[in-house]
Amino acid sequence: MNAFIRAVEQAKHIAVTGHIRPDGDCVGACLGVYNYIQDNYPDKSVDVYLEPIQKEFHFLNGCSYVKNQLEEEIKYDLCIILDCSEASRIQPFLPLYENAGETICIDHHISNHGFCDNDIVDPGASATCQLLYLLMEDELITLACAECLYTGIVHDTGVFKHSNTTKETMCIAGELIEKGVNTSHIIDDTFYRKTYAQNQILGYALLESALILDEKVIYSFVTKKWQDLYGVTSADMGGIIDQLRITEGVEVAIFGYELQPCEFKISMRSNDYVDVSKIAAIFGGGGHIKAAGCTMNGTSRDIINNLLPYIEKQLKVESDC
Ligand SMILES: [Mn+2]
Repeated sequence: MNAFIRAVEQAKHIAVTGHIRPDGDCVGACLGVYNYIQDNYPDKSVDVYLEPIQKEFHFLNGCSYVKNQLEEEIKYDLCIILDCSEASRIQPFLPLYENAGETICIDHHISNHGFCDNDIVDPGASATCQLLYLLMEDELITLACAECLYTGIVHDTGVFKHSNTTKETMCIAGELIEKGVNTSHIIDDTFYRKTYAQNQILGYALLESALILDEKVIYSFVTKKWQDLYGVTSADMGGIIDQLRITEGVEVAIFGYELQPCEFKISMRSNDYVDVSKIAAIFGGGGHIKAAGCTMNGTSRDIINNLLPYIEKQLKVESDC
């Protein structure tokens, strides 16, 4: 029996949470665990806590029961933390972790050095949902649970396209498809579909983008003013970094959006050899080798000036080889 199943079996009241601004893998993982426990352990109670979930994921079973805030100080026997590399990323649900009888983290971020009683971390897994599939009993995974796990894998692999997609990823996706998952619905409606406003802000970000360092680096920033003008929030800007990354000749893409005056959420992607997780870590962030992020202060110009020396160093090492 693995540590995840053992922890679930020993607990009565279980809380599930993930990282701030939950993405597809985080939402899929939390609701996957929710459905798994609901379907197989009717004598246990399970509550999911996440910041508001994007509309496209609302079809996932259990989504309407997700709590967006801590109502009171409830002490859970077990707190399961998913797709989250460090305790500070659980905010505003940190008290769940602090007050729980036992904590377990299941994650695939390379920057996760363990912060729970039990840490199941596999940076080789494409998605936390992929790791969860291996921890769950296949026969006990219902369609509702399978839809959640499949959604998570689709999102963290960019629809089976990123380099983290392995044979195992595809085999697991195949097992989930066998359970009846509607793949085209999930891929189109949760990944590719964009609202008019989302397309507009994508267009704006592309128009405003600039190439630097021999056109090896592309960057774009969206300030709060422009977010307000187009009526978008952080949740509407998910695909922008990927569009920047596939610009011909580019090795590193940087996208920033303003959270509050002179504070930007920065996403970085690389194509071949630059390790952007190292750069994000310097600025207090983290992530994966080819996809990482951090929060930085200053104007967009300050931020680029701060990031560039580190990117340039890695580009130079490669060109010297
Ligand atoms: Mn993930």
